[in-house]
Amino acid sequence: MNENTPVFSTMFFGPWCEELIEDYAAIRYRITETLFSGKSEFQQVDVVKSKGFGTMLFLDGLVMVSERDEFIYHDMITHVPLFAHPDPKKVLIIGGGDGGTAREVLRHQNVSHVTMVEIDGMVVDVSRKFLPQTSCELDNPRLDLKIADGVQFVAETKEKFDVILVDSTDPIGPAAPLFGDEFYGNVYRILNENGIVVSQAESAMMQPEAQKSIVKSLRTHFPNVWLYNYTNLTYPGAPWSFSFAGKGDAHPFKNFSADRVKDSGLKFSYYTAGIHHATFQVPQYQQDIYEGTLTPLD
Ligand code: AG3
Repeated sequence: MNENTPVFSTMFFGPWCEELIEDYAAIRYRITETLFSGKSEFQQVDVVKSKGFGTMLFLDGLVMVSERDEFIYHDMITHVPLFAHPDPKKVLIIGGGDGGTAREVLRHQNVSHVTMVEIDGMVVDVSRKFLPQTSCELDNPRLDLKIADGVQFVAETKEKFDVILVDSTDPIGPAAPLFGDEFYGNVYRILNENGIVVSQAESAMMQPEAQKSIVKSLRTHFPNVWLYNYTNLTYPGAPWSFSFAGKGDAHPFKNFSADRVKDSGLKFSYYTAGIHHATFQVPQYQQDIYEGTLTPLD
């Protein structure tokens, strides 16, 4: 064996695509068809049909959506804050161009108005065309879809929201400012009293720095910050996280009850009232990373 000897060689030849984990690992997917490949003003956009995961959307080489497991992410970014808030009426989604988050938010009949601000029109266009499973509610009359810069939107808008969901890609390229201090200052300003903000917060195992930076930025403005975890099949790095913060009385459980979930009549494939509680229990290594900065659960 020398340094050029492969330690593992794949038995299956043919087209594959892969998400690289920096320069030390990769996750590969068998492709049966490339449906779209293009460069937008902001990023590389690829849509492929894969063998085991259905249609998949990649942005800058990172998996955003697979038909097979997108329900996990979209349940968790949406139903956790919407059932934690006592009466969410106005919801803002930053990013989320594939439409999966909007689809789940719009299932809540008490939500009267959803504003979604996606920077990249190409993501919306390819999702409408190739991912009807996630984009199916993008023409819902309760949704106001703007193709615009979310950072600028939160800096300028006079509107206020009960729940803000930051459905972003990793903190490279157009999503980088969505992890920063200034952005969260504006998010704080445009949240109603007792409002909640939930953000895509990366993986403590794979991107501890990015996760730390979100928690730090949130802590500058919000009195209480929690993380909650989920695991899907396609994001590399075992548990991935969402951050949860809010104004006033906002809390993961204080306004939550299993009866509210039951009474909503909604059926979920991942989210349950039990998961709502369990998801906020973060492992010790993750608590150590944020020692003293996360709000303890009581
Ligand atoms: N948002 C992206 C989550 C992060 C994925 N990162 C990665 N694969 N390295 C998903 C958008 C779904 N609406």
